[in-house]
Amino acid sequence: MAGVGDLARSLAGRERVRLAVTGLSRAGKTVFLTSIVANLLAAGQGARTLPALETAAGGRLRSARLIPAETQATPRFDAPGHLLALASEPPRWPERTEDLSTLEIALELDPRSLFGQARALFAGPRRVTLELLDYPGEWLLDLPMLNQAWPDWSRTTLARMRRGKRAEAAAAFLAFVDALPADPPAEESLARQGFALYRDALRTCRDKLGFRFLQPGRTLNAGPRGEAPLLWFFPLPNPNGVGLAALMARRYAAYLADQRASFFAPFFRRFHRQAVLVDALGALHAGEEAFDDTAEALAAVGASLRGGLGLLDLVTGQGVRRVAFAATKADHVPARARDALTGLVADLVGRSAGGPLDTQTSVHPVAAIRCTEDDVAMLDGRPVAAVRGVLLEGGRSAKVYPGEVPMRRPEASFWSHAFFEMPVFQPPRLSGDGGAGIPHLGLDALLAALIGDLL
Ligand SMILES: Nc1nc2c(ncn2[C@@H]2O[C@H](COP(=O)(O)OP(=O)(O)OP(=O)(O)O)[C@@H](O)[C@H]2O)c(=O)[nH]1
Ligand SMILES: [Mg+2]
Repeated sequence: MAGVGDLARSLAGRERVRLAVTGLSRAGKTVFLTSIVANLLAAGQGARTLPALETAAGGRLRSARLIPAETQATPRFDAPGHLLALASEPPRWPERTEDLSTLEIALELDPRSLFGQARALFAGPRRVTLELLDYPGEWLLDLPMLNQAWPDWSRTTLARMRRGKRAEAAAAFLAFVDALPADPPAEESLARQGFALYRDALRTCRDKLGFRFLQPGRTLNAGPRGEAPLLWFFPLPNPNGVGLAALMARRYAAYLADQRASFFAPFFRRFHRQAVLVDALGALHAGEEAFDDTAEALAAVGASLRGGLGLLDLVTGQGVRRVAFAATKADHVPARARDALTGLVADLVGRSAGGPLDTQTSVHPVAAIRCTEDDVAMLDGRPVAAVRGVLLEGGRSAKVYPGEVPMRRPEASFWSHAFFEMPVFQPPRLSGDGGAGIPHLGLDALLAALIGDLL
């Protein structure tokens, strides 16, 4: 029925487009959304901030404005607040996202057909409402859990924890669960102790090792309701016991029911277009294990989005019509490395079983906020392509040769010899607090591919 509603709205010149921005934690979602908002609003004022989108829209964009808040129960995406932080002295990046939030932008367009012109005479210009959603990236990893029963999740998660660097980060937790009796009692203190150790292990994996396949999402990022008891579970070697294991199984089920009802069902369904943000450079910088872990996390999320066990209906509803992958933070590498970056992201997401969603897909190198200019550095007496930007730490301008970007998952020799530099750059000074748009790289091409046909 949603499709019929969409068609009716479209005929009336009142389309509603739900744009999902998907990305693991730190992929760049909040910055991306802030830049979309600022640049669309500026374009609506006539600034040439998104030339490729304007071309795709055939110059029909008349205005863009934020739809004022009404009676929504969901927090509002704080674009003005993020812009203020970016424009402060010294500029600040947004904090980690702790809750979901939404925002709507109304785009007014000149009609594109004779029918549209006739309709505009009595109904006014065409209006496309763009719905945006921001959320903590950690929560995305709950999506594959919705398909998984507790014993299976417990076993696979524990097996993953015992691998490579994770095992070191989780040493205290692993020692704790391995010392438990075969069927430990459902004691509160035991559950709390195990949960605290498990949470510490996940935090170290995320913050020190750059890993992303970390579940459940709210153990890392509890959200506004804090650490409620349904969160106090962790994987057990014997998940089928009747004591502690049975309590964990109940909490697991309650947690997933809660995430489904409060996050996935109301917000993650019925979107029409999807931008998938991938920080391939960050994964490269974090090293071999973190890189493969990111690939696995993307594959697991991608498989859920494609729809095991009826999830397709829950998550994509009437079907995502277009998907655009963004290789984010592309301003960390010079122009000539960005083709390789596109290839690397295509390789990363293409490794998920079945390939990308069965819709029109494209991959774009994107810097939602461009912090660097291309430059040339000397390496062993030879000129190499580099970037120049202001480092967040210390605030001084620096020339950075990031290293080579491989076109696909690198060979073993890459990890042992080469390097990939990825300092945090300071955001650029925004003129007019972002009201005149934000410097970016490739955001317009991505938007043109994603929503250009709607304008
Ligand atoms: N140079 C550069 N850095 C960026 C860009 N976008 C994001 N970053 C960096 O990446 C960090 C994370 O970006 P966010 O947008 O907060 O990431 P997120 O996906 O919202 O992260 P969570 O809220 O934790 O899920 C920022 O603090 C910046 O340091 C960009 O376009 N250029
Ligand atoms: Mg965020």
